[in-house]
Parts: sequence; C-alpha cells; structure tokens
Amino acid sequence: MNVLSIGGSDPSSGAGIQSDVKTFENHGAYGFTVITAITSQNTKKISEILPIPVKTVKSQLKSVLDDFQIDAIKIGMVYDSNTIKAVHAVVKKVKCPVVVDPIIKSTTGTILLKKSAVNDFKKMIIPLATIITPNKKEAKILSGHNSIVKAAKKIQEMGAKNVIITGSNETENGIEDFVLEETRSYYLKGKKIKIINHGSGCNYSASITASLAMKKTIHDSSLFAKEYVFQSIKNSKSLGKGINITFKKQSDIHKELAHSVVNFQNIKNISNLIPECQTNFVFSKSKPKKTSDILGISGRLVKSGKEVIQAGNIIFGGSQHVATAVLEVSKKFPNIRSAINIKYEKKMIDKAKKKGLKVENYDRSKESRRSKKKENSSIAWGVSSCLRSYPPDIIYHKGDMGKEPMIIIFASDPSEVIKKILLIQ
Ligand code: PXL
Repeated sequence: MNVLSIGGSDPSSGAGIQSDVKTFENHGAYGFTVITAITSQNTKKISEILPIPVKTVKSQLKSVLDDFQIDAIKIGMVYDSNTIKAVHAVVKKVKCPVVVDPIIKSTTGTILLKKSAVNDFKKMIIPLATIITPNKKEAKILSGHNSIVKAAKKIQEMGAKNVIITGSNETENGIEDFVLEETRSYYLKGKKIKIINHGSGCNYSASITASLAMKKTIHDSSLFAKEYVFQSIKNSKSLGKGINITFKKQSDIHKELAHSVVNFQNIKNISNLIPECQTNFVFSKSKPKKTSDILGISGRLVKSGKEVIQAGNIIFGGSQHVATAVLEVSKKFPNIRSAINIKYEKKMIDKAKKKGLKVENYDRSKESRRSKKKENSSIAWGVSSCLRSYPPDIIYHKGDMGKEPMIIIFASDPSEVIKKILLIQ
C-alpha cells in the first residue's frame, strides 16, 4: 500500500512529512513525500519557513506519480497561493482518496498558511478532500462559524465530501469529534489526555489517510485514528526543552497483518473468494493462549461488488472463528501463527494438492451433539481432529446442514498466507 504526504518538513520530526512517514509505516503502508516548505523548528518555536519553489513542488509530484501507484494522498502544509495552485493542478487529476489536514497555525503559534492564501485554500484545496480534518479553531477560520454543525456544513458546501472536526467538544476527561459524512453525521467520543504536544493533528490525519488506502469506511478510519492518537499522546516524550513530541510504535505483527490485508484486497478477482459469512485474516503473538492473543479484523473483510472492503479494525480478539483455528493448530505447531478463511471451491483443493501443499479436512456432520452445543467448539473440534504429524497448509470442510463449506489457509505469517492463496487461486 502506497500513501503520499504532501506537506512541510519539520526537522524535529514531531509533525509534518517526517511524522507522516512514521504514521504510514505504523499502519503497514509505504510513505512517499512531496515537500512544500522547509520549516526550521524545535519543541519551543518555529524560526524560519522556506517555501519550496513551485517548479520543484511540481517536479516532486511528477517523480512520485509517474512511477508509483498511490492509494491515498494527504495534503498538509501548503504555505502560500503558488503552492496551493501547483498542488491543486496535479492532485485534481489523481483518482484516489485525498485527506486534507488544514494546517493554519502551529501549536507554538506560528502562521503556517499565509493569510493571503486562505481564499485559494478554500477554493482549490478543500474541494479535493475526500475527508477534511480541521480542529475546532481551524473549522472556525475556514467557515466563519462558531457552531460545529454549521461550520462542518459550510466546509462541505465548499466541496469537501466528508468533514471531521476534531475536538468539537472537550470536557475534563473526554474529547469528542464531529463527523459529517455525505448522508449522515455523528459524534465520536474518546478519552482526553492533558499533555500539550506536537504532532497529534498530523498523526490523526495521516492515520485516516492510511486507513482510506486500506478501503476502510470513514467511521472505522476515524475510530482507529482516534485510538492511535490517544496512544501517541499517552506515549509522547519530552525529547526537547519545550512541548512533548507524540510517539507511537505499532507492533510488528500489527504492521505485517495490515500490510497483508491490503495485498489480499489487491489480488485480482479476490472478491470471488469471499464466502457468505465473509473473511477474517489473523496473526497471532507467539504462543497464544486465547483468542485475545490473536490479531484479527473486528468486522471482517467483506465483499462489495468487485471490491473487498475492510469492515472494522485490526485488534486483538477481532476474530473468533479463524483465531480459534490458529489457536488449535499452534498448540501442536507453534510456528503456525496466521490464517485466513476463504470460500470452498473443489478446484482450489485439487490445485493445492497438486502443488504439494498439505491439505486436511474434517466432516462437520460427524461432530457430537454435545460438542456442537458449545460456543465456537466446531472449529476447535474439527481442526484438532484432522491434525497430523506435520503442520497443515490448508484445512477445509464441506459444510453441514445450514453451514457453509470453508477453506482455512495456515502459515507462519500473513505474507506466507498470501503466497499460498496465489499458488492455488
Ligand atoms: O502540526 C501541524 C504541522 C504540520 N506540518 C508542519 C508543521 C506543523 C506544526 O508545527 O510544522 C510542517
């Protein structure tokens, strides 16, 4: 998954494109950058801003877009009208989700969008936005309204498809965001941490950008971004003499699963392999003891026309069924830590056998009535009943009364799972 950040350089790496690359990587994405301005700043102040010549902004955009398929773009700091025009001319032609994070003033008080450029920003950058993510102050500056709902509606009228106003309401311990989608609106509640920090706004919009690249919904993307930012503030560090710098290190297993989910979504004709009960893709900590030690997708990977959409987020305990299968297999074969379920097709089983994969199966109708009654027991019973002395690549069953047939592919990690899908598809 390839995500591009267009914005300013921050040598403290707390905000701007440096921080975006870290956020993208934490989401399992590869981060590209186009620099619009070089700021000189630390945790106390911004001492200089040098806009990059328009010709060079354009040539950076051309270099990236000529060579790479970009799955989502974030637009951050665009300091002046010339930069805005250059970014507009190029990004309007790109067909991928665009997140606009209106960068107007830094936490330390410096202007990052020239006053003379605010009108061009409204005319040319806002209409590019699949989602725009102003905080309360920025929403007021862009819309002229104090009321959150009125501000969001006005910004939507300017051309942003969806508007999220962060920090729309704050209490002693809580912080709420207002989300205005195309056909609905709602508030998302979250916990507040009282640490003045550098980077949380950038982390939020970069997280949303990576999630849109994964074809997540706006609701799931914003929920995930909220939790991501909470953790990054909680974990923030006092690295300099001024305000804290946000910090988040996503676990390697999370990154690897997120990356492989996107590779799965991008397999040609993959929607044909999604069963009625949808798909989950899991990756376990080593030596799991329970399903909550295993990462899975809290909703599922669902078929939507020819596309596969990620419904929900990657969390521990996100899967019951596929995670239970991994739990059972890993008791005997601790190297098996990842799995996915796909639709049963005889031709795939035949192909797997031909390619030398280890294929086992069980018959659900043979499960005792007592076992069937226990929650989630069928998978545990079935999988453990067909294990042999070597680790399985595939376990399938042909269903039972009202139960859909299913294939589960196992491997040591998610990228090995993907390789096996490609082998038998
Ligand atoms: O946090 C907003 C922001 C974004 N981009 C750059 C910045 C800042 C804040 O200082 O410097 C380059």
